Amino acid sequence: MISVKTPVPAGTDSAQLVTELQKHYNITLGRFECEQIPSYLLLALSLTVRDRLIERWRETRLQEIQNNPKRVFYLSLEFLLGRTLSNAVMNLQTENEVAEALRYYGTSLEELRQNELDAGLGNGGLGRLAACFLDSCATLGLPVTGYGIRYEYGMFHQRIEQGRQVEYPDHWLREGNPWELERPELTKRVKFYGHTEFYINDRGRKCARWSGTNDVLAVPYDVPIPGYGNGVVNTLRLWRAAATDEFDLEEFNAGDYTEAVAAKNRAEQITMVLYPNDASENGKELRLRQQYFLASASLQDVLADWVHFHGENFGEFANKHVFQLNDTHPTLAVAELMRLLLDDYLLEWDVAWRITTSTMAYTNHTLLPEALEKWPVRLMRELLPRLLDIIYEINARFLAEVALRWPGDTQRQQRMSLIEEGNDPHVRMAYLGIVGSFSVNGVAALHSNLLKRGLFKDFFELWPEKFNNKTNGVTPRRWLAHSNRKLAELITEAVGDGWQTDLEKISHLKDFVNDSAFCERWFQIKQHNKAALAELVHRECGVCFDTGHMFDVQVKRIHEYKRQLLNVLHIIHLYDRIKRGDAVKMKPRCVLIGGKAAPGYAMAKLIIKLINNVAAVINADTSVKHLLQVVFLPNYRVSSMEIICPGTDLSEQISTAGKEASGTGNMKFMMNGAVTIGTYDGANIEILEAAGGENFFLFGLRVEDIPAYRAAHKPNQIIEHDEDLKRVMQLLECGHFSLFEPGIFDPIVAAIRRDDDPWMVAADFRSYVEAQRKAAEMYQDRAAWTRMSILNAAASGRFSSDRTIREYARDIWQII
Ligand code: 26W
Repeated sequence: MISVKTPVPAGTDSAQLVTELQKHYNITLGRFECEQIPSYLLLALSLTVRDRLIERWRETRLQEIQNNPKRVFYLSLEFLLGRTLSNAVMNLQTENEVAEALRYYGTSLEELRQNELDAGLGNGGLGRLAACFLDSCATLGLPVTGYGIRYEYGMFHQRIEQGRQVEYPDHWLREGNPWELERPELTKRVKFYGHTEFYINDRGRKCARWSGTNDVLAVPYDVPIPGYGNGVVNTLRLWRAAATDEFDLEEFNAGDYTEAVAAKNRAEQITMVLYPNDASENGKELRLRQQYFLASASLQDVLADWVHFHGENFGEFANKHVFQLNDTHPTLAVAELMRLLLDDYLLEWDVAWRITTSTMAYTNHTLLPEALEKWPVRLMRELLPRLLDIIYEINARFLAEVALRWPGDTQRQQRMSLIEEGNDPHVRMAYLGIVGSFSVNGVAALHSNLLKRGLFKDFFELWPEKFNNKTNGVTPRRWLAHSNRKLAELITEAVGDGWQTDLEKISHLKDFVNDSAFCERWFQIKQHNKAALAELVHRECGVCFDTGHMFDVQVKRIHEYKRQLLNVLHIIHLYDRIKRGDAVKMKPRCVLIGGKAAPGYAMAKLIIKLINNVAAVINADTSVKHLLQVVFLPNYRVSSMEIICPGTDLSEQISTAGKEASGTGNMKFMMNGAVTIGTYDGANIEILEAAGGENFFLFGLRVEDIPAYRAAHKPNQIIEHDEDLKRVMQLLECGHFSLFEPGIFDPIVAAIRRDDDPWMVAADFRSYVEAQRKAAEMYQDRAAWTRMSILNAAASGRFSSDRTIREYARDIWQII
């Protein structure tokens, strides 16, 4: 409970806010003021802020109806929004009034917001990118609507028990969600199962219909997406699955009450939980249902809106719509749009196909083969029979085109087919995305080039004009203006206002690198942010980080390709040096690692256990503490990154070259003045180019080196010839970090020693250690480090998602 302090008289605007707050607290929520329960105060404030959004929201929608612009729909199975309240307050530019109004209640936004749960409707990079994009679209005033799923349970909560990850459900809607507006009047029906029927219509044409289906209702919930200071409020529409009434009735009439309830549960299961896999698809039927549910409900919604305003004339439809597909997850939209246009609106195949292929655009986010979605044909035949018909028809026509272009090249036809043949044939979702779209893009320059040269080579040869790059970005509002208030103020003082919506302006910071007073203030703010991060670490891990030491941070999903393991090997190496008495020249550091492992990914979970065991040994050793501290921060999520990135000195971006499509954490750190230690991979390459090689710690093999290296990769020889790595491996192998659990890390040791280690951990160890040594050395030179820090922030302009969205809007969507 918040203590009641002496009420402070409020100004006009804030006086009004107090009145509204009181109204919501006392009337809407029916609570008593004297109680002052923080969670209800938070809810009352959220409702107050929401009221202000809703006026602008309606206005934005009315404007859109009036102007009838070309509209974009961002289809994504994930939107990792994080917290909403303070972002909304910032974008409405009403922070001072809110602060003043809250003083009346003796509290602050900073204090209240701690009670807000993250909306964790995403796994990692792809989901957070979707959230940053929505922010940029609204800020740029673009008519873009997000479509996604309202998962009852978001990304699981991670706890660490005995050093291991344990998953707990994230029932984020438990206390109600003030940021959504249910729109039951716009409910859609989504079909499953059944079969295709053909019939001759009244014009004598052969038509198809999908009948005998088990339908599920899709109920939309709208979430407001405010632009920054421009009065625009766009919409994110999230669908919830609900059982149909007649479904219940049939069963009830048959007298089977329990079966009726079970059927209802089966329908509602579709939107129950977010799948927590971020890299390997698991082929679960429920996941396919989620994907179709999103695609169908969203397209029906867009078509219904079109028909409402324009009737069943689709002549102009393609000029007015673009659907951006966030990875392959929503690519069933290609077949579903065809189905709706053919079966419901009776268009000819060629007309429907022209509309589809001039409105769909597909973004690829990964080169990892295990992440490429393929659905068994037998599953689709059962669950989505009509869609499978259409996919086969698309494929037949497509392969005819391939045959025409490369006569007789049957191998190529097999390679390019939407169907992977074999005794259990599968539909290749990425290929459906490419064939059905007019644009295919990667998310960083290197990644887009690798798509053209590797994964999608055949398609690039056929349609070079479809392929393009859109390097990712992040919103500078949440990731700098909001999360790093003090630095934001200093930046404004230096470069003036306006950088929040035109991040290129931040480049003027470079004029200040020789201004020692400015540098000192920059340094002090970093120290202040490090103290806040240290406080979080202390609260969560019980370890006291020394803010005088370099803060070395790696936070992201746990995956072998991201090489948290390489980080651990380096930590063990430092520990070994200290214990050997070889620490005279060693510079102190605090290492923080955080991230969730997919629950079924045994190796990733074992890596978490290793990090925790190594941290336990190191932190318990008083002879080590002054040089090295290590923590694994549990439950890494959007709201923790808001504290982590402002307080980081060294940002770890150490994936095996060619594996990280882009990375976006790397950009958040850079904006906040962290220096990167990284491989030549994903957007690191562009970060390095922007910041300059002297402000970046580059190490490791490059993509072009890897094939030759891989062929001759002998980790055991590398280990044998590298005294440091040898000792690290010995510590791992003798059970130094697993005294009471002998042998538990054997799989890790074996993975590093394998000749065919796909992640090349041993190969990059030496150059990583060297780069780390340089970084630690450089950190001791406060002036030099601060200079690098400033120059990194100054070079981060390109990594605003506003730049990315402008490129999408200009090149793909053609709306500006
Ligand atoms: C089918 C299961 C599944 C689920 C999610 C497979 C793959 C994914 C995503 C592609 C994982 C992801 O988040 N990818 C990341 O996308 C970011 C935004 O473009 C990039 O910055 C990251 O490099 C990429 O790993």
